[in-house]
Amino acid sequence: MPSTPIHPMPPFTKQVDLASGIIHDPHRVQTRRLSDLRGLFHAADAEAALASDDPLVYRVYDAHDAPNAAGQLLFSTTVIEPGRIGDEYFMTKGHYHAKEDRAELYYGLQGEGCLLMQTRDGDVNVQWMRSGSAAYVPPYWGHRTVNTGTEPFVFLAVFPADAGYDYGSIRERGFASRIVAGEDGPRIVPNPSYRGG
Ligand code: PAN
Ligand code: ZN
Repeated sequence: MPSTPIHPMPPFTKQVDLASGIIHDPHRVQTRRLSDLRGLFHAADAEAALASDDPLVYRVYDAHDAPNAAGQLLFSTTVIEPGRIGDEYFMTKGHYHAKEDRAELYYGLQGEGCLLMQTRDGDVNVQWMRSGSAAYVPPYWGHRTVNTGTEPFVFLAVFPADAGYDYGSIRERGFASRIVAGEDGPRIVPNPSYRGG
């Protein structure tokens, strides 16, 4: 009989509320207000918004805490509020995985938005998402999500537990493209402050 060499984490089930994205009995809830996202949006617009209030931009519900081991999975929901800073829609910080060869699956639950991805070589890809969209983040692609709608944009993410987060690359260099509100809806435009790589 082969032994079962897995970490002692038993099978489990979590309830995910499809409308709100709330995971019941989560391991952790992370709240990102505008003041937590300094440098993400155009500075002058963000300062003006902060002067009036400090809006909630998004929350992440982490379902559980898996050992940081190859073979384990983590999953979470993200709820991005509708809103804009200047012409730029509310969005997540965005990251590469610290182990860059780790992929991820996003599944749209409510609202609409997009998954903005880029490689370090400068390729950009935008996947539009709504309820029922299963969008794939391949290994090596940095990723950020953007709420382009008028309701909360809610999605589930499933990813390897050892993927980790590299936020620094995005914080220092940004994304090559921005998703902004145009007259006929969202537009993908170059980011003039993108610093490459
Ligand atoms: C997602 C993201 C989540 C929040 O679970 O972590 O949507 O985005 P930021 O982490 O960029 O703030 C994921 O991609 N995990 O790997
Ligand atoms: Zn990720």
